[in-house]
Amino acid sequence: MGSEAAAEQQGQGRSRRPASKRPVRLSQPDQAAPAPVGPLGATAPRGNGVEGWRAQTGEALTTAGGVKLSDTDHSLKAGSRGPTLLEDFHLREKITHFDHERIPERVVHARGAAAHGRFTSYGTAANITRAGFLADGVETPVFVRFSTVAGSRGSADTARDVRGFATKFYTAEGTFDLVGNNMPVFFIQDGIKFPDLIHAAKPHPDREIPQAQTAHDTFWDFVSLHTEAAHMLMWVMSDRAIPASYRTMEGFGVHTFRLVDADGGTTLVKFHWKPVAGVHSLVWEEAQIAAGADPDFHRRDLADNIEAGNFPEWELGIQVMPDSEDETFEGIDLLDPTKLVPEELAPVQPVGRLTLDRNPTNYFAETEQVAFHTAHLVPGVEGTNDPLLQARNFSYLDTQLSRLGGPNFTQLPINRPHAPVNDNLRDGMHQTAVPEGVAPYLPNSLDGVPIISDGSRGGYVHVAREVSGTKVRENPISFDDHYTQATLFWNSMSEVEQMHIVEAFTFELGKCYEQFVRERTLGLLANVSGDLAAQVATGLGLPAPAAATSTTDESSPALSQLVTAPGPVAGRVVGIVAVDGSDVGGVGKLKAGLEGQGVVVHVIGPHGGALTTRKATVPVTRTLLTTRSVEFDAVVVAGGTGGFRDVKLDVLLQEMFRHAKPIAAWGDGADALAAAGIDVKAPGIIVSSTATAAQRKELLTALGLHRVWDRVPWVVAP
Ligand code: HDE
Repeated sequence: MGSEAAAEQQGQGRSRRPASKRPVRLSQPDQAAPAPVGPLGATAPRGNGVEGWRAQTGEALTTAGGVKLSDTDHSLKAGSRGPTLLEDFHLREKITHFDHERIPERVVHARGAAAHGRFTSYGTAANITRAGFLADGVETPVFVRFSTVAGSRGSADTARDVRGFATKFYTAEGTFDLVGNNMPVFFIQDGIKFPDLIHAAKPHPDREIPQAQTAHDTFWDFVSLHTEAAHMLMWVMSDRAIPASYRTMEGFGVHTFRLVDADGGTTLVKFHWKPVAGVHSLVWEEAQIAAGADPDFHRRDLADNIEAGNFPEWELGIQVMPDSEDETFEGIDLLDPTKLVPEELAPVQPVGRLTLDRNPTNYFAETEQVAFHTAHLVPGVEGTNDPLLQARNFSYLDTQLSRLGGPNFTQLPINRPHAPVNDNLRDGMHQTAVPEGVAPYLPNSLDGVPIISDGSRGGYVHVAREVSGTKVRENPISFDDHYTQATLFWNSMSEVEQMHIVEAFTFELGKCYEQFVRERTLGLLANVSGDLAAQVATGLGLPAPAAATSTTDESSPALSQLVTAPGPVAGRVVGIVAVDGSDVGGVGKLKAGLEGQGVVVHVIGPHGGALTTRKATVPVTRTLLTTRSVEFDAVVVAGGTGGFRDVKLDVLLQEMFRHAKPIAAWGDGADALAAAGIDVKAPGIIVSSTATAAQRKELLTALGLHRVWDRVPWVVAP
């Protein structure tokens, strides 16, 4: 008997649903779904094109059931001095809800900041992938969350750490999550080591110290024993681990992915995000100062720039490698996530542009509740057998079950796909959908036209690949090379970047208590570079380990962040120091000129309010009490400020000088520099007699170059 006939037979005698009448309506006349109200009840239409249905409505304070309340300041008691009554439903509801206001924070990447935006495809990848969102001109809404890895949710933004760069593409073919980092490699080759790595990196389990950083014994104990981390350690001890902002940070998919074209042809690719504003980092002292002066340093920068209309942008690029039998390119094993492919060997080809243009409305609902998953893939994009990625494909789904309290987290507003969903997944905690019909199973013949699952009609098909092998717990032999690319990275750094790496290792190991941990790490460094190991050993006051022969003298210039030509200045921040009696007209002119180039300008005064002369007035947006040097990419001291003395101004200028940032002054403003002990003839000090257009131009060029590294001998500790 055919399944249709069988179904008809089963349906006999059930007058309410004649099987012969097709298509069957999903909801029957006797059935009704809940009224279409939002999660917070009946809605009033809202202006600005903003959907009002999910926000709170009504003017009165109510219970969660919508009952208006008369008093939320006093609990219901048996007399004003009597015990509180159990029947106070408002008190109990208010306190119960409060008790459960937090969800468990992410076990890693707990601290994050996010934004909405759009991704516009150039169509340049359309020949190698059938993914609709990479077709020419397609615009896809996105939500991007940046994060640190080790710190808890309240930790400081500027801790030395890897940054997460997770992008949710709400494509018309379903959600695609690219859950990457700001470094192209990782500490481990196999996901089974992740709990070990994170247990070592998190604060010590007894005292829970230190917060958000790797400068402690357990981390260095682990990584010095686990030499496959050598390459990633070079990245984490480099300036990449202290980005200047999220806007100026690269992103990487890390793993190799497989793109599939319309005919089933495949290509191996690595994803890159290239910031339009250039790649810039902090210097270590800035990162430390910012952690105290403004722990929200990166979060604030992201939100402020979006609010100001200076939308952060990145180009998505791919490195394209042939899908060969051995999944190796130029001798580099593409399944090994501790290896990168130098851009000189496989150039990054731009495939689209990401623009972040809206801040979240509610941190918790969006940034906290967003749930990424490496296995959220769309047709045309596949993962590979990279054993790190394979473990992630299990972890990300699993972690949401406890973090977001059940299997229905994709129904949270921020996680909802923008493609139609017909999933036959039912029930479970926090079910907010109200599915219709009686047959959430396949095959069925009861719910009308059956839902299809068919590769020829847009369904996701895993490209057929032969899999065979002996069941083993082991790595490919090619994974055994732990040092060549660590050395490649070191070789590719400029002098100043190498100096920062030496200082970072020396700082972190200097914070360890166990001598043998330091010594063992020096042994690891000697395998990367004898020079590096010797310099760190000197800083630690330990003998340099026996020089190992370095494995390569190759370099990849693309790995250096050193800026050699002026880049964009939009979004850069300049402070102009002025006091009562300064050349306020000159301040106004400079401010307008810089703002015309998209630069953010703050006038730093001795007090709030405004600075006024007979002819001009400028508002003061920072005082020496409310700001610190880390906020600025350059500082200018206005003419007429020379006689002003305040130790906070000296500190501001000295920090700007030490951090190799441009400083300018006109007129007697230069006296303030001299008073702070600054050599006005040093590189990057732009002094003129009046506020001129030429000086402004010079300042803009210096801003575009990001730092005045020529001043560096000054920065280096002797
Ligand atoms: Fe993650 N990672 N990870 N990770 N990861 C999480 O997922 C995990 C790895 C990355 O903004 C968790 O939802 C394992 C590499 C980012 O919400 C968790 C392994 C890379 C984010 C998890 C890795 C990442 C996470 C915690 C080894 C760079 C933040 C909460 C196999 C390519 C996403 C959550 C956000 C978050 C597990 C390795 C990036 C527990 C088991 C490699 C950007 O599922």
